[in-house]
Amino acid sequence: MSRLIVISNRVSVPKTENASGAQGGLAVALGAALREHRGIWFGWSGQETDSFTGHLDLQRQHGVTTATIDLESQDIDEYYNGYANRTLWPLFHHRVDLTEYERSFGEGYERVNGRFADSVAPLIEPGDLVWVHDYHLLPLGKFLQDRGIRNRIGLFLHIPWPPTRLFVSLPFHERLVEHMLHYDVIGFQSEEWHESFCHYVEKELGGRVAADGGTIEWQGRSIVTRAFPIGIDYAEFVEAGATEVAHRAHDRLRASADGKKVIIGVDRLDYSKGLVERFDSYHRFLTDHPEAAKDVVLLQIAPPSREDVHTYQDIRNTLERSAGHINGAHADIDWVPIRYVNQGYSRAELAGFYRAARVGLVTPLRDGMNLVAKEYVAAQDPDDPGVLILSRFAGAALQLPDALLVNPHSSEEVGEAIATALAMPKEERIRRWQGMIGSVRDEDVIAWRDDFVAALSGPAARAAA
Ligand code: ADQ
Repeated sequence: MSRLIVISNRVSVPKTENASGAQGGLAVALGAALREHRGIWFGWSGQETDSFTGHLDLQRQHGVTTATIDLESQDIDEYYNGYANRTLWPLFHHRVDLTEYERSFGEGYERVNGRFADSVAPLIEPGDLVWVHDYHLLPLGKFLQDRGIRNRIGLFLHIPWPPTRLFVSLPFHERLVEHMLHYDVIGFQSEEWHESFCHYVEKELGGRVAADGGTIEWQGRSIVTRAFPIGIDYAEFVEAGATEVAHRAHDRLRASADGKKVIIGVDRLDYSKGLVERFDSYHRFLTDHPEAAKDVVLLQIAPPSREDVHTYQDIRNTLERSAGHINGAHADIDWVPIRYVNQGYSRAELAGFYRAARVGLVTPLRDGMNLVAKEYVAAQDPDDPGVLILSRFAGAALQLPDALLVNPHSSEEVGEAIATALAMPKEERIRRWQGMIGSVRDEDVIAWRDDFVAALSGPAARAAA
């Protein structure tokens, strides 16, 4: 079995396989793959240094070898807070209005990708498979090849790929994609993002997409591109939901709701998650359905993220105002319509909260996949499941057509979906849940990882296996 070299912006090895920990499924799945493949996980330590030395901090953590580097504050500003989170993230989530272009961001991005390449290249041995993750590191494959690396290198993009007409607003867009066309495999979350990428390559770079719909021919190179929809660590999540911690969280939420139906939202505090629009929709529901309103409470859990970027400070302020306004307009002495919580919870607590909620409200304006939707489905009681309301603009919508699919920009539509979900008879809730659980269980993070690693191993390796 080939060794696996995983490269991502940050390294996050799960402490144990303990289901009640706070780790996400991605870290657990990659951690397990790295243990099986005897691999290395390389990335930024999250630490700042006065002057970049390239010093590699090698550690053996819970059966996985990690290698991290520290970055200078200018690197962090330009590469991470700048190009990754102020240029690519908003643009790839269709927020051209929030997209900031500064030449120094692009330069910092390439400089740090070069530093990543310099630091990780000496760790790569012939025969290793190199798996790069996400929008922080789009040019890394090319930069590794420039340093003599001849291994197979794949990229998985966790976020959407924008339509061509948006993407061309990025200065030097050709250069970014030409760098990407040095990977052997490029994976996307959904067919929609994959098609947008192929469209761009054909239209703007004159590449050719083969009849199989995925193999790109460009300047004598052949790149396999495909959708590899990511899933949750289903077994881990179900185990987390069976713990004492989960039961206590479930009972605590139910008791505090005092017989009212709970609607739950769980998101990083990010404008792409549609939280402001969600609060507006809930407001609309409360106004249009006063008879149902007093029997409902919305629990929105949203831990802050990327607080060094000003748009994230803005969204936090806007949401606080909105929650205050809605509560001010509708609350009574014994009822507050929105509980807005800014903290993180363990996997087990989240599983308990999801199970206690009659409605899962997942309404991103644009989302590569969205794992919360799948976690909500996985956590339900099969005999009395809740209803998932899901944005049609999340990658997950393609796999979960039995959710109530909504346009998150329409407060009227989402408000009506809330009313429909709350009134839905048990038979229909069970039927819809049964239509979703198979995909959530079988198309899990382990299947995703194995599928990508098989594609990266290449046809020759697969035939010999
Ligand atoms: P994210 O944008 O971070 O991921 P998402 O897929 O929803 O979005 O995953 C968030 C994860 O964080 C979930 O596992 C969730 O349970 C957890 N989480 C959120 N709030 C939490 C809280 N308060 N406490 C504890 N855990 C919390 C990016 C892309 C997505 C894509 C993933 C994986 O933006 O589209 O699905 O990567 O590829």
